[in-house]
Amino acid sequence: MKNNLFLGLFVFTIFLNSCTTDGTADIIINDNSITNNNGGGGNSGSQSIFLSGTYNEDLTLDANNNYKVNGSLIMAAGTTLTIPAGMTVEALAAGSDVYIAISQGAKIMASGTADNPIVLTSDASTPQAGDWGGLILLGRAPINSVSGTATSTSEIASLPYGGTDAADNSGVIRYMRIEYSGGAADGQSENNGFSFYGVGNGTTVEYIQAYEGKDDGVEFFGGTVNVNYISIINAQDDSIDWTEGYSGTITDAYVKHGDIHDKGVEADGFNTDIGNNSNPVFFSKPTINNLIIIGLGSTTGGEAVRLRAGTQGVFNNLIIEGFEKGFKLVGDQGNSPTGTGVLSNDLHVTDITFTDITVKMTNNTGETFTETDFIAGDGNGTGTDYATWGANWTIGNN
Ligand SMILES: [Ca+2]
Ligand SMILES: [Ca+2]
Ligand SMILES: [Ca+2]
Ligand SMILES: [Ca+2]
Repeated sequence: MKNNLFLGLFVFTIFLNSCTTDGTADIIINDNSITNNNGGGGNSGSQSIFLSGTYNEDLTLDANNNYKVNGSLIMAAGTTLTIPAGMTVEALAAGSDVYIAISQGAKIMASGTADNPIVLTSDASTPQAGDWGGLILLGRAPINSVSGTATSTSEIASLPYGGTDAADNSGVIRYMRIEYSGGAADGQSENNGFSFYGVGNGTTVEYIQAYEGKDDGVEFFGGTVNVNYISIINAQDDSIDWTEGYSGTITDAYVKHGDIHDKGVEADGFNTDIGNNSNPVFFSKPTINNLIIIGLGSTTGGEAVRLRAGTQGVFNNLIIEGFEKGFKLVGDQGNSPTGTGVLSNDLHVTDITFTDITVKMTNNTGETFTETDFIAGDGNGTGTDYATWGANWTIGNN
């Protein structure tokens, strides 16, 4: 310990000397990171650089330091949060008030690699789902809970989102794993792994994993963002959840349920608690390419995909395995016209393989249609090559 402390002070001194002209004084606090690399055996002397509050300037994390999010870290409009490849950022295991939010007009630049992913995780010695709140992105792309240029307010951070810019850009996220997030704020609101509020398709999101989340893995509140290569393992609510008119494209996604779970995909055309207030009215209509959903077996019940509240969507090339029900369609012939989407071909599935599924489709929409009206190419689905694209940087697939 003495050696480590000495080394820490020595390095700290060099650090100070090397940074006196650096413009990032706002994050130079008690750098004892070397003593933290000791690996086990008490915590005396170890300190981290704490991050919380609203940042009105850019925040660039330094690979030589350790950081701990200890509250709500909010990047204000016009700022950029930069996280280097290979960095693990810990979050205080204190529930949903600990999160990272990228406001409308702010950006995150977090470009990891397969060998050096960026990991956002709990600081608990025995981490659990719900330890912290996860990552929240808010953009200016259309949502259907409001009309035109109006904005809505996010569940957790109470930040504005939505607008008219489908091409809005919230930055770059690449090879990022979020672990043990999804803390509950109250009976209604829970954070997820990745929460996309009105995020636009100028944003780059690829190779992301949500692992051991208390709520959803990824949740889309409207917006147009496209996401490629998603892994969701052991999400306790829905692995992929959308509402409020989400209309991006998800390509290559792998979902695996743990003991506690709700749906693989829970899809709403709009938020029925708020209403579809868009003018003209539109519903969620994403495109989903190359999706695998693995449940716990048909005898355990459950639904792989719930489609409701008028959602539309185009599903191409799926494998669904181990559920009582494959798809359950719920809606009405009024404000939540889910079945109407099937009849107009705005909600359909092409190329799918069902394995260990008792009922492929349940229609509770009030509209009359058959399984073959909804599904084409039964038996032709091949899913996604998770073994290849998920190698090295994802965890928990066993
Ligand atoms: Ca949620
Ligand atoms: Ca959900
Ligand atoms: Ca749910
Ligand atoms: Ca939902």
